[in-house]
Amino acid sequence: MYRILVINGPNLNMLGIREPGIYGSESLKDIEARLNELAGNEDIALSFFQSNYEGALIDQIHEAYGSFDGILINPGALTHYSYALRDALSAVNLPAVEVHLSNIHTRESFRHHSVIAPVAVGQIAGFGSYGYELGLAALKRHLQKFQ
Ligand code: CA2
Repeated sequence: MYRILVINGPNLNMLGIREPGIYGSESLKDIEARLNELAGNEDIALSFFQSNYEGALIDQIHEAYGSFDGILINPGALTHYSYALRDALSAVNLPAVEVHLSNIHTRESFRHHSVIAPVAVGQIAGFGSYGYELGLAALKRHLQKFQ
């Protein structure tokens, strides 16, 4: 049984409420419910955490050390500038997959760079909420192969 922590950063609690053209019409709860369904068939135990506060996200990553096998994370806009979040992921040294709903590489130039990517196993962007499913599958495969 793999224990995976799914983390969503700032503003992702607004999914399905505003800007459906960019981020889709599903709520974060919808996405989490679907991930839970998938995980049930895959022998994966999921926990979910969303915060609009950088420090709370960092605390949660620290707490994951020793209790989780991997992290699926959409860091929101922190992706582009939070060295503190990156250092937290690096510190716990848990395999992390970075997910973005939108294709950050085709949007404004400030979104093209991720400071998280160098400490992630890989990045999935542009597939909407399906990206979380892809990320979960990729993380499971990584854990099977390397842990
Ligand atoms: O594409 C993604 O998943 C992002 O991580 C979303 C972040 C953005 O800053 C990143 O560049 C790419 C923004 C999340 C904002 O979510 C909202 C959802 C609904 C309405 C407004 C914002």
